[in-house]
Amino acid sequence: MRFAKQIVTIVLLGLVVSCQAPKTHPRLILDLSGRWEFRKPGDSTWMEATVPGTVHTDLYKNVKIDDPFYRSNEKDLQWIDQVDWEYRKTFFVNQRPKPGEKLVLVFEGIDTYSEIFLNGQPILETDNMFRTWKVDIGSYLRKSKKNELVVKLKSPTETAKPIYMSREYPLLAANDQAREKYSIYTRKAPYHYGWDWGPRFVTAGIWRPVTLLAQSDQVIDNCYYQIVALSPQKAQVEVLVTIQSTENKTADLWLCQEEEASELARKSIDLKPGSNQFSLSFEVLDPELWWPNGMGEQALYTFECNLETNSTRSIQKTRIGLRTIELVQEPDQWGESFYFKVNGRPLFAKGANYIPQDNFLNHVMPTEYRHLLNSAVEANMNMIRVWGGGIYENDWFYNLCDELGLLVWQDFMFACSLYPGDRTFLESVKHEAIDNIIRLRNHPCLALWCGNNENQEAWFNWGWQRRYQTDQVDEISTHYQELFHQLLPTLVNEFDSQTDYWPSSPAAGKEYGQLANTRSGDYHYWEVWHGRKDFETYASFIPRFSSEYGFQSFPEYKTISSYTLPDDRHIDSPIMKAHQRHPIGNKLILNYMERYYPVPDDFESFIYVSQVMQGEGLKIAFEGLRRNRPQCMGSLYWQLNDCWPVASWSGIDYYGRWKALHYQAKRAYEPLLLSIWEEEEELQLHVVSDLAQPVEGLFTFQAMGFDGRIWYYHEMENAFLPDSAFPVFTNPVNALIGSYVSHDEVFFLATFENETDTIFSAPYYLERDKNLDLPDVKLSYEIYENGGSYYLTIKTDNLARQVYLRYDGETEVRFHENYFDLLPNQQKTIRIHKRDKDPFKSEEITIFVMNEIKS
Ligand code: BMA
Repeated sequence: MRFAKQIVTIVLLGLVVSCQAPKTHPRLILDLSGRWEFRKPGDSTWMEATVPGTVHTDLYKNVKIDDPFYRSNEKDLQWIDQVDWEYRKTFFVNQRPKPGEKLVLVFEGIDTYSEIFLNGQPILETDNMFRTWKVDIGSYLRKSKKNELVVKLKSPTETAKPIYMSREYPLLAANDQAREKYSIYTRKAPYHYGWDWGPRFVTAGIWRPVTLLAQSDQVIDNCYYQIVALSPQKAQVEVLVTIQSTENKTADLWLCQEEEASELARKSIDLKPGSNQFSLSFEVLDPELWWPNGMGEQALYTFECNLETNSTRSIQKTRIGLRTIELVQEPDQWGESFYFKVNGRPLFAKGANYIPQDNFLNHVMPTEYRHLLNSAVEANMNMIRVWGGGIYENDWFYNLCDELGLLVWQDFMFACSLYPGDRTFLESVKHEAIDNIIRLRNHPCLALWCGNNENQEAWFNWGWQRRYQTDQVDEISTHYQELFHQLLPTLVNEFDSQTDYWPSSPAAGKEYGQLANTRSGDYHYWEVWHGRKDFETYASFIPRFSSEYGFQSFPEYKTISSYTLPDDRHIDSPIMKAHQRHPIGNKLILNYMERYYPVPDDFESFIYVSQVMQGEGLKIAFEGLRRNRPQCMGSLYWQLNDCWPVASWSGIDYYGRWKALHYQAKRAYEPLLLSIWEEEEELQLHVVSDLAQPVEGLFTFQAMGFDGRIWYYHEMENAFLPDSAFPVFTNPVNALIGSYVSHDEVFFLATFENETDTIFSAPYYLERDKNLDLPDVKLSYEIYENGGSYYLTIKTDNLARQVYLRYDGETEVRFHENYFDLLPNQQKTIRIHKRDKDPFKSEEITIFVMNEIKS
């Protein structure tokens, strides 16, 4: 690594301690994940189980239940959360701890309520899915003999029920799909109880790895790397090290870069029993900065913090990025800004909201994380919002975000609900928050901590207060403030003072009751879809930072086939309704389709049009928000992905298949954007740039008939200016095409060209699709192989609107471009990405095009 040499080193003469020492402390003694056994308490037989896992997935593997996602199996599986379960594992420990070490059992995550026994002795009780649990098991362990670890998982619903029953009044939870809403009393992923895109599977299980570690009596508990100053010449880093010691002890504490012999900082320290804190500082000269995707490289540095006493050694490795990030909230002409500055440069946030990738979290493998986050990067995203109804993601997720340059807006796990405020609850949240803040704070991708999703909005704007008596309203308000305005910001400030805290999304400010508005803060815009307004309203509603907006579609036909029988395949079937969790979702899709598109009779075309509509609808928002920078500085749409196969707002479905929306996001999130929009009969061409340098070249603006005839043509020299958006061309529609050509058979197109770039705008139509007079088209295509990759060349005579290439074969295929308009007489070559090794069969391609869709 070339950065290594640029680090200021401390030369300690005569010192032989090296940073290349083995990384052994805490030392892994046993990995207790893998094969376990489980049963319903009282059953005589134990069945095979897998850790990490859940009861649901273990039952399925043992063929005790059917596939939970198939047809409407979900409703027959609701009994699983109402009973207790028991897991056990036997193991031997042959390695003995060294002097000055103890044996610690670490559960990285238990879902949720459990009592844990080792060799019949109780060692731990758990009640929060989001916490890491550690227990010293030295005195319970049988050395060199068989040990039995038993985890008794208590029913999450039955355990919460008495809390629910003992309350004077129930608390509201908008998306909990049970009649009695227990979810809010349990610190467990809210979406497990159902959501408006997700089924209800209230899981239980040992959901994260279990390990046995040997830990020194003097151990580095955690390190916090703070970038205290950053310039192109120098980064100044201060490391706050927390050390646990069992006794008074002198020690050496030092820092170095991984694989490097020289040290960066060193201190002799005196440890006291309990928790100790020390800081070490160092500098990095000519630092390689970490940048979000699209702004630069993602340089990463790994440091090692070492602690050594005369008898113990502890090492902690941490990978960081040298970058600063701030949330800028300053008065301006529109009110108060809300945007992120990275390394001093304003960032227009382009991204989406992320939900967990499965109801059964053990199903999500590193390949899925990689595929999804790579897809985000391919779509030019630079920020992902980890939404508060899911989970604090695992380390893979944040490591990948660091590597790919995806900033993370991190919600705490509270969403669309009211929460209790008793001491036990707050104490549990406190531990959960500390665990996760410490775990995530060194990731360069971490941009913001946010208290909750829509809880404040729900409380003030959804008519919830009217459902309570005055004293109850007071109590709920007090509890809300204690949690989101006192506890969480205090903890963020104490443990991660470098990252901003935002109390709720959306909100207009940091004070309680500052409800979302367009002058400040972030905004969730749901007038399109929930409010049933037309897509065009996206273009005129401009908040400071749009952190949610979206529209549904059906997943692709292959995905629908995975959960239906042929007879189920119409939108009113019980099965299609079971895989649509918005109460009137399918009706709303139909309603919007009637407004904008021809509504096809056949199911497969209906699915196709639903996706076209979602993509084209959201494109209006993407371009509208970007045209209005810097008034608006963020676009995070709802939602990136799915947790099961379903009709939803996602752009990528459960199987990782890109819908039309994701292709649209990719195009509309390009760093340089040409955007055509009509405002009061005037056509405008806007140029939008997220780049730091001006880009000069030749712009053209033209009107073209569907048969390729040019009705208007104009060209001009101009430039994309850095980090800006502005109109370069405005003219009344009439002045451009007069009455030469009818509005239903023409489109507008802008292009930009210089030596390095050729950029096209999306074609702009004057009429909605249902009113366009699309001609018949002759589409032909050829497939060829080159160097092991497949390509498809497609050509047309007339304009082919929204060409969709569908692959029906076994192998997972993604076309590099899809859902595009093929211009008259245009030919396009598209790379075909294969996700697995199965053969590609060209006869499995079906083409859909709007020209052939008839109502
Ligand atoms: C948003 C989210 C989710 C929900 C989505 C669609 O407000 O925060 O709670 O799934 O709307 O309704």
